[in-house]
Amino acid sequence: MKARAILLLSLTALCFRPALAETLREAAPKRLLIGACVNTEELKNPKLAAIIAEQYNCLTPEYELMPEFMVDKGWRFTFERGDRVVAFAETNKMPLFGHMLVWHFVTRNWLFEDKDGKPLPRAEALDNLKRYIEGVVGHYKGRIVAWDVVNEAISDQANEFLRPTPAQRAIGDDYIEKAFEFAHAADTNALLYYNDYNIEQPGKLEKTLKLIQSLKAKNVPIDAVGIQGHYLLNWPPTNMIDKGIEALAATGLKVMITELDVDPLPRDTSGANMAVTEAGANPYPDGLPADMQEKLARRYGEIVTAIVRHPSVTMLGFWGTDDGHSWLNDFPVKKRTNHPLLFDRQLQPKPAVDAVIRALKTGK
Ligand code: 9MR
Repeated sequence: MKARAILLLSLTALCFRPALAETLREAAPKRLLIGACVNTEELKNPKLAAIIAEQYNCLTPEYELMPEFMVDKGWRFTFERGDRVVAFAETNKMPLFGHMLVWHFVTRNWLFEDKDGKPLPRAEALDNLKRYIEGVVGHYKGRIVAWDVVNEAISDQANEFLRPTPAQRAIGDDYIEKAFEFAHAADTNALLYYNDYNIEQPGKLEKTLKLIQSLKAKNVPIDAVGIQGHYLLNWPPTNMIDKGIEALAATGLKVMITELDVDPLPRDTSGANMAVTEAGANPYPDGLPADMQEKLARRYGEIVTAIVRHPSVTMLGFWGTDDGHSWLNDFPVKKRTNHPLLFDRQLQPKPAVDAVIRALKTGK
């Protein structure tokens, strides 16, 4: 039944073709996959599903594959939601990027902590990590082409290398390499990547380079690094993004921009530290004015121009398709109307779409 529903949805999708002369994926160089995060709620909207099927040639489930949604306390794996996204991607012949296997934020702490929140013994935590990764990667073997194995392990604190997470506290710093080894053993054909925010910026860039060098020195099976790309209108500077990509590409790994969005609203911090909350103005509740649309378009054009210059960048993913579904409507300021993506709440392309298409086609 579900497969027929997905097929019907995809076929219906073809009826709603956006009025764009060229799509994002058509404009991109062949070496660069163009994607977005997608969730099962969005796929219930045939017009949005149409745009997704038309504009991109790869996808990332926004949260359906996160540990919190994948397994319950009795080790019952719950694949139904993830399977719906996988079915849509397969129907539309779009490679899928699994997001993610290990994260400190939306996770199952019992994998690494006892009922009092204390770290489990290392051996038990390692067994749980292995069992979890085998269960998820094994289920999707051959159907998910890449895995965000460890997400946001680098600390935001200047004097701290790795973030103290439940996995890190129970297993130690080598939880990262173990996770990559378990993922590779579960699907030797999957591309494995480390994913994080603000790693194009001084501080986290150096720490990420240190992590990558350490993993490569131990022959850990890591293929790529994901720069999330949660940017502001004026931060980080485009040349910093450019230099960050260059430095990460120099490690020999593929580079991917995994979660690009540009926040046009006033806020203090870039990135995605979910521990941050800010009070802030909600200046555009009824839509982004024309001058702000132009600023957003220009910024997207500059960022994508910097990205497309680097042949080592193999995937550019947007963190959503339309403004109404962006996580930035609630971060870092709760409940405000944001406009960070390429399509508006009416699913119409914004000026930023043309700027991105031009940057993808011409590199300027
Ligand atoms: O966009 C995601 C939002 O819907 C979720 O509620 C949130 C927590 O699960 O995660 C958001 O996406 C994050 C991604 O998984 C990892 N990088 C940072 C993203 C924004 O927090």
